[in-house]
Amino acid sequence: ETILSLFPDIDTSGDALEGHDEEQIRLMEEVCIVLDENDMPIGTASKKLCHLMTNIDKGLLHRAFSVFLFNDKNELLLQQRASEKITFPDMWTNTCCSHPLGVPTETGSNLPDSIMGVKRAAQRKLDQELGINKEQVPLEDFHFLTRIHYKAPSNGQWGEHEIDYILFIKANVDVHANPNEVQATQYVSPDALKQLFEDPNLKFTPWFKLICNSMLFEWWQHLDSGLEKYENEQEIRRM
Ligand code: DMA
Ligand code: MN
Repeated sequence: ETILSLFPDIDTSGDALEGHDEEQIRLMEEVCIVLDENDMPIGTASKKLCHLMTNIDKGLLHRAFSVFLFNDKNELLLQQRASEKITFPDMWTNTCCSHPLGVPTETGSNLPDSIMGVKRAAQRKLDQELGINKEQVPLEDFHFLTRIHYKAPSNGQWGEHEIDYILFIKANVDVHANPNEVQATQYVSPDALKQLFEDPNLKFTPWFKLICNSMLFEWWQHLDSGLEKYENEQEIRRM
């Protein structure tokens, strides 16, 4: 694997997954796209290797996406992550997040191609996590806004270090949540979301908080008019 020549002392911690859910352990074998700081693919590595904090501390960075899905009342669909999730279990977050896979249809080394890749990955994961049929979320209805480069520890040995593609979509969908991924869902208005942040019993993922504290509410205001001016940002936002 090429990643071993770039990161010769990469940590493959045999015991890191012990005690976790079998299906989530299996998903740690997915192949993620390893990036340089400019979002250029430089190799691939397993989801497990990409999320070990020891590797992140050596600079290992991968590609991800975050979907924000709104219904026709402009309410945002939130999910609460399942307890089975190995990273950030039980936290509330945006509609759906994951990683494009290191396969030709989901990769891409220039912005138009990588955007198409993450849209395909988004369609795949909206189905796998939330049971949303792909006909209800056509590729051409996703809007790419910008990319966010951030790092965040989770629990124990795990964390995130990603360039995250932000995708908006307006669609009325039928949700059939996969309980291995998602334990609850809820549609919120901007005010209802701000209310949730006041509840000390709820925990939110670090990337969702970053996006909420920076651009989310401004983008949300422009859902029905003027969103174009926020779309297709070329610059990577470092957070
Ligand atoms: C990873 O999300 C992507 C971001 C933007 C944090 P995730 O942990 O939900 O990925 P997966 O659903 O593939 O486990
Ligand atoms: Mn990740």
